[in-house]
Amino acid sequence: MAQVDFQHREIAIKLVYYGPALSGKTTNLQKIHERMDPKRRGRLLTLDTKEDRTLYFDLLPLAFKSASGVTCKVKLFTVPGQVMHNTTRKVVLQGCDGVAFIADSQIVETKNNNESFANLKANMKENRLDEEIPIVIQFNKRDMPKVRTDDELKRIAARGKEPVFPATAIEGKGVPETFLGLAAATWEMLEKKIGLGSKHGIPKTELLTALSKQLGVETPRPEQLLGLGKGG
Ligand SMILES: Nc1nc2c(ncn2[C@@H]2O[C@H](COP(=O)(O)OP(=O)(O)OP(=O)(O)O)[C@@H](O)[C@H]2O)c(=O)[nH]1
Ligand SMILES: [Mg+2]
Repeated sequence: MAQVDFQHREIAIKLVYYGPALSGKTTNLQKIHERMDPKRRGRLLTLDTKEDRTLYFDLLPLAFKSASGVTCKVKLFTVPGQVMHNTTRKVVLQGCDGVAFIADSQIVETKNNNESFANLKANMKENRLDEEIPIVIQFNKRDMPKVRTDDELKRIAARGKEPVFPATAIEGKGVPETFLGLAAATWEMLEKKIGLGSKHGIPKTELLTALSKQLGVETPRPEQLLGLGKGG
């Protein structure tokens, strides 16, 4: 659960991008980083192999100061999607407050998506993460041929409790929407659990406005934060 540092008036929220190998987790963080002001943004830390496969994780830190004087840090992590790196995935997941599950829209990847989602659930359980930690789902690679249809995604969105966002991360499409949807869902959970707004001075509108500004996008309307099929 979010780390609170009362002495320094700081709160840190950890968000993790999870999903099967090559689904576009690292690409999402790269596109968020690219959108940020080069003079003010933090470094995107990447630990990968020479084939650009994530070996440990990527980390992108964001931060802003709220009107109440509390500094809010938002740390974005990716996990390595390759099956063999499960121990690393479990470690990266520790202490997370919200998860963006990056699925690959290609029909041939359906099994890999499902296995990775089951792996996420198992690792959350093993890490004893709170069951109310929100998950949002991104269906990435909408530009590819032979992908699951828009109607299918809407059905998935209507069926499950997780918000669903379509994306073409390589073009930056759907990347801010997914991130802000995750931030909103995470705020709701943290308000309920620790009073992020009411006790710690980080109101939801301030969080979303600050993050939107850093990405250079307009603050989304409430229904846009819910993705497909839920009024969006
Ligand atoms: N066509 C297409 N390719 C994409 C898209 N997003 C990412 N890719 C490509 O997919 C490949 C894998 O992307 P990464 O972001 O490295 O995937 P990852 O999920 O971090 O992979 P691991 O670190 O191995 O788990 C790269 O070649 C990306 O350029 C997309 O929206 N469309
Ligand atoms: Mg990666």
